[in-house]
Amino acid sequence: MDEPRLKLAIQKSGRLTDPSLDLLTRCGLKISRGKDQLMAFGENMPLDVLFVRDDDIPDLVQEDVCDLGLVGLNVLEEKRHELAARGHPVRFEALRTLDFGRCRLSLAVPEGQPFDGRRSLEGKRIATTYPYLLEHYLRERSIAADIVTLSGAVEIAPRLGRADLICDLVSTGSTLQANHLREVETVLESHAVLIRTPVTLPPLKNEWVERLLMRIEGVQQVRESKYIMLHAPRSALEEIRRLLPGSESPTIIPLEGFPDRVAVHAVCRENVFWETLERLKQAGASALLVLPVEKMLS
Ligand code: PRT
Ligand code: ZN
Repeated sequence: MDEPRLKLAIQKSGRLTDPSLDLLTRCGLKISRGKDQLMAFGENMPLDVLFVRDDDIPDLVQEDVCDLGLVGLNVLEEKRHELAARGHPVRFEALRTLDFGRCRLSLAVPEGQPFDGRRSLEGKRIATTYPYLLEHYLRERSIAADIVTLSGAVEIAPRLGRADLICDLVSTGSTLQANHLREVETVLESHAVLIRTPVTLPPLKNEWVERLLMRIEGVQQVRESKYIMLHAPRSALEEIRRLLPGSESPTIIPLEGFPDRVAVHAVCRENVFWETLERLKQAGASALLVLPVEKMLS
């Protein structure tokens, strides 16, 4: 019998496409993908990738057309609140926070317009493409405002007189700036997430979900991690340990012919900056070497 294959939905073409494919490649997946193809076959894992619009991903997973999906928390939460508002059950499950697709859903007012929290929202028209998330946010704070639902170009709504303020995604803030808008409050901090179907999977498929999760964890840890090697006088060991960023138990190795000096090897789970190296040197370290980490499994 053929091995059952997992189906994973990712964005076909957009901001999440490249980082999603990059994550899957780092997890060891090799896929063949023809241009404009809807589905790619995993050559070395029982996992196929479906390319769709990001807005369709929660539904595909919820309805068990796909087992897994990579999608922005903003899209996921909008769907969650929409389902709740319609009285439908929410059946997808968020498995992991991913380290890409970072942005925030924020309220922004025209430049020069004062903002005083809820008082400045009461009775106002707010343009957004996230009506359910915004509705939930306003309801939680008992604010009565009009939600103007748009399908795009939210940032020009105030200038066109269609709204008093907006609620939209922001990453660098340059779109807001170009449209003379000022970010005043965050509604949701967002990033990509891995979601799964609520349906119980056959053991073989489940095993691959677990393996994928473990590899994702490894990939994310490695992105920040560095391997650091240095020589140090034994007397400075305590201070050097303190200076090594995010490392638990460094390996201490004696140096042949130098009874007072040792080599220290450590995995640092944070980036190692020049300032740290300078401080280590001041503490007595020499022969400092920082290497990228390729794979990690703990
Ligand atoms: O066609 P499809 O429906 O699949 O794509 P889409 O157009 O809906 O989505 P896309 O590709 O624009 O974004 C996909 C996901 O990326 C979003 O759902 C977010 O989770 C995430 N993301 C991260 C962003 C941004 N950063 C972002 N800056 N999505 C959109 N933006 C837009 C924002 O709407 C605004 O217009 O970029 C502009 C603001 O950017 P700054 O840098 O000027 O602040
Ligand atoms: Zn979309």
